[in-house]
Amino acid sequence: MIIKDSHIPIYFQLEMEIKELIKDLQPGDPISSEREFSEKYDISRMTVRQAINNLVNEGILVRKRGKGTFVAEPKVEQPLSGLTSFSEDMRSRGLTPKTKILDFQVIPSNRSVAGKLMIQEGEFVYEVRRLRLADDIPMALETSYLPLSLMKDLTKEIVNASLYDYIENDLKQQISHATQTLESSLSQKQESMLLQLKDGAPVLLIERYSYLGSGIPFEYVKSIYRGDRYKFVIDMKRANQ
Ligand code: 16G
Repeated sequence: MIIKDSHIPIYFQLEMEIKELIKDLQPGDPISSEREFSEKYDISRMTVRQAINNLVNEGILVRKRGKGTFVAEPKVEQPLSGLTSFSEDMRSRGLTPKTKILDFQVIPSNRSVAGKLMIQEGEFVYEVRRLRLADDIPMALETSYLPLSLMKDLTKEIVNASLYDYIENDLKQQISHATQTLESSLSQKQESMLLQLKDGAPVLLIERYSYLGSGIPFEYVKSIYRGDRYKFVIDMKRANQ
C-alpha cells in the first residue's frame, strides 16, 4: 500500500512494496511494467522509474533492454571469516567455477609488488590475470602476483583450475592466513566489458595478501568483484564476550 501524504517518499514506499511482491517470485521472473505500477498505485511514471532504478542498483532487479525488468539472481554471500579459494566458494554454493586466463607471464617485480611480497625488487613473479566465472556468469577479475621462487613449475593449466589446490596438494604447503581490504569502486571500460557490466557500475575492489604457514607471503591479489552479485558477510564479536 502507498500512503501519499506520508513523510516517507513515495518512491521509497514503492521500493518496499516491490520487495514484498517479489518474495513470491523466482529469479528471472518479470515484474510489472512502469506503466502498470503507475496505474495501479496512481503515481507518476518518474516516481516508479526512480524506485525501479534504485532496486536495479541494489542488484535486486535487472533490466533487459527491450524486454522489461526481472527479478535478479540472489547475490552470492561470502563470509569473510574463513580463508577460502574462489573454487571452494563457488562449489560450496552449488555453482560450477570456471576460469578464463587473460594473461599469464613471468615478469621482474616492480618496487610495489616486491614490497608487498617481501622480496627484492626485480625478483621474478608470475603475473596472472583471470576472469572467474560461476555457472558461466562472470563474477570477478583477479590479477595475482606470485613469487616464481615459491612455485617454479606453475602453469596456465594449474591456474585454470585452482591455485590453492595446487599449493596445498601439489606443493604440500600450508596456507595459513591472509589480510584483505575491501573498497567500493566503479567499473572501468575494460572491466565492464569482461564482467558484462555497464561502464561505471558499482564494483568491489579487493586486495589480498596471503601467507604460508612459514609466514612467507605467497600471493598478492587485486580483484574486482561485481557489486550486483556479491554480498560479504562479517561475523562480529564484542570484545568483552
Ligand atoms: C580467491 C581469492 C584469491 C585467490 C583465489 C584462489 C578473494 C578476494 N581472492 O579468489 O586471492 O588467489 O581465491 O582461487 O577471495 P583458486 O584456488 O580457485 O585459484
